[in-house]
Amino acid sequence: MARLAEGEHELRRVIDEGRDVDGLGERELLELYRSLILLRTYDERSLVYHRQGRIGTYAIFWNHEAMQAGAVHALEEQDWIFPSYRESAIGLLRGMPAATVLHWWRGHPAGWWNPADYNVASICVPIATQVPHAAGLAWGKKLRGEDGCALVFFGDGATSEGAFHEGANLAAVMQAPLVLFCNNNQWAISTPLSAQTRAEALVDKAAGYGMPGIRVDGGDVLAVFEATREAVERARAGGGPTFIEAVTYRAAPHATADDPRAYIDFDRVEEEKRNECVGRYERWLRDRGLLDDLLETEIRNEALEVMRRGIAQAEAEPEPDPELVFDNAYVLPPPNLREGWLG
Ligand SMILES: Cc1ncc(C[n+]2csc(CCOP(=O)(O)OP(=O)(O)O)c2C)c(N)n1
Ligand SMILES: [Mg+2]
Repeated sequence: MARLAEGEHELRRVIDEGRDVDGLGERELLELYRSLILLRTYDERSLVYHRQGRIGTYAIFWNHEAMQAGAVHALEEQDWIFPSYRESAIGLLRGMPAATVLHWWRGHPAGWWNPADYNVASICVPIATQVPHAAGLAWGKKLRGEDGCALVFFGDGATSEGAFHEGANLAAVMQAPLVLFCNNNQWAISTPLSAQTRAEALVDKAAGYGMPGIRVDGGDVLAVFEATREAVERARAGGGPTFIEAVTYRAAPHATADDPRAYIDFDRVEEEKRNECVGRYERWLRDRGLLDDLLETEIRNEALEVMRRGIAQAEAEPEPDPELVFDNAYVLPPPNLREGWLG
């Protein structure tokens, strides 16, 4: 059974320790940077599109990009990703068009993709429900003798949900090849972590399920990559699930519908903004001579172009038929619907 060794509450870091990660050459390091910039650009543009009334309520993931890109880069194509609303654009890292994700936030049916096309499951808004889905898929892979694993993203608040417990326990008992990736941004909308749990650290929960836990700096894309790679290697080798707690601090509102002035610690937000994850990695790359102004501008422009095309494509899509809402909802529509809306 897994035990926590002393010192495991300490955050694993790479960038701040000035070290390198084995097995990452220039090409991989720049790919990781491209992914960070794509996600950052997606997020920043989405906030603008929301303000312009072009997408609906949007869950901002500014400064969560290192967790998302770092974790996904540790996976292979055959591995599955189970996102929450916070990782809504994760499909972009698997070649999904930006228009598809924008459709989703526009409430358009074209925003629902076939998960098997990208090995990216549907975005889950009900908290933690994706955890048992991912545990089931991972266990299924094991039963079929298939290569690969699943990685599920969820928040600190999700660890208080029954679905989290059921998924984590099932994965551990079945030794399913699953990575449980907790984005601990220390808030569940306005509920702070201190009101969420009495555990000293969320990583402590791993021991209760008999699985190893890793605690990592969520703003350090290289540390996240390294930690996830370790978990993925264990899963592939038949070692079962791993719980990763990636620690950060939510520097933006929960979503466009939230005003955090009523509850957030603004000094802490400012500190987080100064040390945000994209800039941290840029400085690391520049120190090593891998990034200069020219390359940065080129990569940022590419990402902006993806977004320009994406929103143009999303807005060119014809309005959906409103009756589609009911298409797969009822075998027999109730009388008020038949006579009123559908009549
Ligand atoms: C089952 C369920 N209960 C409540 C909600 C309302 N809700 C939406 S987001 C959220 C906070 C979740 O916080 P956390 O798990 O930390 O994820 P984060 O938003 O910080 O990424 C809640 C309670 C929901 N979507 N689903
Ligand atoms: Mg949270």
